Amino acid sequence: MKKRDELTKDTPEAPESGFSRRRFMGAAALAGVAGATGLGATMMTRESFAAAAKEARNNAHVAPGELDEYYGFWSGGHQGEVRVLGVPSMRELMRIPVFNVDSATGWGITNESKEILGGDQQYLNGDCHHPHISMEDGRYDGKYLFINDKANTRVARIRLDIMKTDKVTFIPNVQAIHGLRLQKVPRTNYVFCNAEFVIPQPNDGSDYSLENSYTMFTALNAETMDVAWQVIVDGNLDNTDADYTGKYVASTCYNSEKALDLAGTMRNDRDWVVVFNVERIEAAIKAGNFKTIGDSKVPVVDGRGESEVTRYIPVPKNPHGLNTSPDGKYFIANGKLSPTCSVIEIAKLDDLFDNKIELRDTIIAEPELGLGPLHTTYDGRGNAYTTLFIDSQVVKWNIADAIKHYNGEDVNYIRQKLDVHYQPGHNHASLTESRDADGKWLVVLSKFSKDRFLPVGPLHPENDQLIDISGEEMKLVHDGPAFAEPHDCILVRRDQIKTKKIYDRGDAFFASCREQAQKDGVTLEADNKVIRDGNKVRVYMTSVAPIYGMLEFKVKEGDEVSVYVTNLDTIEDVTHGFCMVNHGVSMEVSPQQTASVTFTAGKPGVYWYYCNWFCHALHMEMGGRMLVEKA
Ligand code: K7E
Ligand code: CUA
Ligand code: CA
Repeated sequence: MKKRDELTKDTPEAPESGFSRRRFMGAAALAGVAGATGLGATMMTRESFAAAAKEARNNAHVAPGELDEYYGFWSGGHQGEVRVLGVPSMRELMRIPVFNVDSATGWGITNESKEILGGDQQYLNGDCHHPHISMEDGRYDGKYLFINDKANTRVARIRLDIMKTDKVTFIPNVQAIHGLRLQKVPRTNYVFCNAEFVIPQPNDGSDYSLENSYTMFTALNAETMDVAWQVIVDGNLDNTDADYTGKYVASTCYNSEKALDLAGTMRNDRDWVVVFNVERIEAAIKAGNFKTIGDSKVPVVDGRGESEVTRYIPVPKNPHGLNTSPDGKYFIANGKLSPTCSVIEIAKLDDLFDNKIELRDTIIAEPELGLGPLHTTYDGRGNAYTTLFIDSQVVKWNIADAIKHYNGEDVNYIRQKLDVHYQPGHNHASLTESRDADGKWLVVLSKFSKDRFLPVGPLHPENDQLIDISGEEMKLVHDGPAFAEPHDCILVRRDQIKTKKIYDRGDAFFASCREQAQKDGVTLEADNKVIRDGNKVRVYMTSVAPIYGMLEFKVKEGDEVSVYVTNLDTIEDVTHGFCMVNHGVSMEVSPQQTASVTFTAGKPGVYWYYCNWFCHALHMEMGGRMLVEKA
């Protein structure tokens, strides 16, 4: 086993270690496991390997025309979008633009999307890590998916019936929302958000000192997407998860040192898991025990030090992932710089908050798993699967046996270590965040692909691997190259998501188009009209494959032109587009949708507009002209 100071040294060189790993696969890796745990880990005999191979397995092959069993929602990292995959085929089904600008759908270009992006639309980038689906009594309800934006301190909500972003909230008073999870029980009333970085309060340039710096834990109202409350914490906040009672949420902190440099963040042997008592926070606000910061009206509760609303449970060095087991019993914190995971028994938290037990009494196991544990997921059969970033492995371990081992029994809790390629971040088992965890598939999001695919220049894809976990032995079944940078994903049974095939004409997604049309006396579904309002021109047109209801309109140079297109087609899959040449304008108009875009008319002349979503044999012919006259 490596010493702690060697471990911390390993971190910066981690990408390289994958190369050497690859040369020592198979038996050598298993021998390494035995050495690393000192327990004589599972050494399978040739016979047991053969038996395992014969075991009935999930079928990863989804034939052409067949549908996948699961939806997977992947975060797009600093690419800013959410991707929808079918699992187990790993086929990409759709991309949902969120914090990025998307040329095809017009996200970040259309009026509707800019309105949703709100006052923050000046940001063209985002950095989304953690996609999570709303729940009813600990089960996915298929309504919404929420995702963080670390880059610009926002949280977005996606409507899963149309797979479009419908709300974006900028979180005040903090910087960089990283960890994000949802209340599971009784339902998702709150979205819990961790702001990672400590900042001065107020952050107005009057003070740069660390003494007045802190960060906060934020709860959003999931329905309105308004900020409900914030809690000041010691240290910083990394990842988070909620329990199955609705009462507790736990977050990891890797910077209890409040250090500004790398070495400083690794100074303490232990950082902590901070546990939030939601009931007590709500009670404190009711009792008026809160303050507000600057212009913000958000109630802020102080959860530092000996606060009644928080408890800080010491765990080894710079923990990262925080994952609740699907049986609701444990919060598991992943050690990152420590080769361990810390298992917190949720049933003990009432006593902890009532000061009947000590902080570390809540830890009921701390198994040694390997180097660089980042995230843990579960199969619903009592096993946990932890990614080992530095070892480039996933380790399957048994929670009950780890508890026995912690209590001094001589049991081996490691079930298997599987090489993955390479340096895994998150992993995620099917339905693992809900009571329905079914232990069928495990997705491992590997940060490096190195030599697994055809080379594509210095920038490499990542490698999302699919592992069959239905049997005793984990079995790698698929490599999936992924563009930067899915951090996390969530798998949902396909029957848990109900999507619309075409829009309802009354859909809130384009309610603002209808409001404007009503003001202009225009019927979106029938009229093709130009409304002039000073130098503002509103052009309303319909579309039916393969023609627009308006073949020509006139405006003046410099006019602010808004084009509203209503797609009257009612046939599934007949999406039109609207692209105005040389004006930076492009958008999607799906069946029964209205979409609108506003731009400034360019120099006098003729500008063609055309349909850029393939809709018909005569799709190329679907167009018209904007005639721009001298002002
Ligand atoms: Cu580990 Cu942002 Cu969830 Cu990346 S985080 S891996
Ligand atoms: Cu309409 Cu292509
Ligand atoms: Ca630390």
